[in-house]
Amino acid sequence: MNISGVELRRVRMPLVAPFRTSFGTEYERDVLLVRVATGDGYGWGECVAMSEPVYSSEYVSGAAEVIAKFLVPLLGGPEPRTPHDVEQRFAKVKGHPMAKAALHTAILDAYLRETGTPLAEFLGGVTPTVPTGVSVGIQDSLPELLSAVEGYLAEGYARIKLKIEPGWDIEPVRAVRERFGDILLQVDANCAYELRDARHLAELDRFDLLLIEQPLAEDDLRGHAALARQLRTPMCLDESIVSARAAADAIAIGAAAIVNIKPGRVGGYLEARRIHDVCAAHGVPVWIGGMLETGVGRAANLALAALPNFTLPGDVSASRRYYEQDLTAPFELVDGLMTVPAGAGIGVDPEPEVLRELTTEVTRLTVG
Ligand code: OSB
Ligand code: MG
Repeated sequence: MNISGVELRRVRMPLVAPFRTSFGTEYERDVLLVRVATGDGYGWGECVAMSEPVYSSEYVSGAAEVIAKFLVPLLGGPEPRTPHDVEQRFAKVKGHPMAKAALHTAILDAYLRETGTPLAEFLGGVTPTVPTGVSVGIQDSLPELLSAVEGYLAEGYARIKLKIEPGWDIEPVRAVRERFGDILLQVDANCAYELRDARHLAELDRFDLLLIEQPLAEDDLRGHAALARQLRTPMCLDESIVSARAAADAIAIGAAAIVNIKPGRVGGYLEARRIHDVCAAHGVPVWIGGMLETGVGRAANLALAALPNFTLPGDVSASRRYYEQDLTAPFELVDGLMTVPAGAGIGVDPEPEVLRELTTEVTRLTVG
């Protein structure tokens, strides 16, 4: 692959509504887009790092620095021949999966566009559409929560995920279950609890949730296994699953009955697919997570979600759930499903006028 240049672009994306989780409130995303130029082609990737290191240790300015200072220089010398070659070169740099995933996805996109291959086909996708859920942030009151959930159900979302934290857990779940009956419902704590909260969390068992996502710390696999033994609600991990090896470990010790896969969290789509495969081999269902991506990142996530073991609805919602103006043609929900892009590579392009309007900074790097 003749990678000639890399452009890092920062784009300011205001959210349609603040998104509150146990680690804080987001009002807008400072998106880092990566565009690689090849001989006569190009590819795009989106970095999912947040402005501050509150979901994981990465943050957007740090990721931009890692890409510019350590990853792009690894592309020099003999040309990498495949996306796998690129992944192996990146392995020299420890950590920084979100930075790696952003650049790797842009290279993978360029590689696939060259041969007209859709990302879903390359990864082994088998379905043209994927079931879609929505992640509902912590609200100021139960009436506001109920009206948010009512709106999303009216739009056709196939599943509701409630963000929880100590002080906003049992009551919101009870209220949503009582009001909306037999919907697919799950919760996400983003590491906000301790193992000593087990008896409190067991109160969730009566609400027939699909799963509880990441109640304990990222590095606490043993704690999750212990907690799982005290709950009927299936244990799902997000932050803890940093690699296929971590997934295998979590499954082996009983810390994960279900896995949330986010390519950005694990260094890209190749490792994400390995996690899919490890989970499939153990009969552990997976679903596609989200990081409030723009259409650029969401398109690629939809491609991954077309793989056969993605049997639960994912966090890949419609454009309007996140942004008034998405970077790509808007993604829409049809009967609770989203369509996997069929074009070459990630199958979408950011719209030039929108990019121009929302870009705050561009850095151009040369390779070789
Ligand atoms: O834990 O799944 C999470 C957003 C930012 C950071 C972490 C998470 C989330 C979400 C949003 O839940 C999912 C989406 O993109 O719709
Ligand atoms: Mg999560």
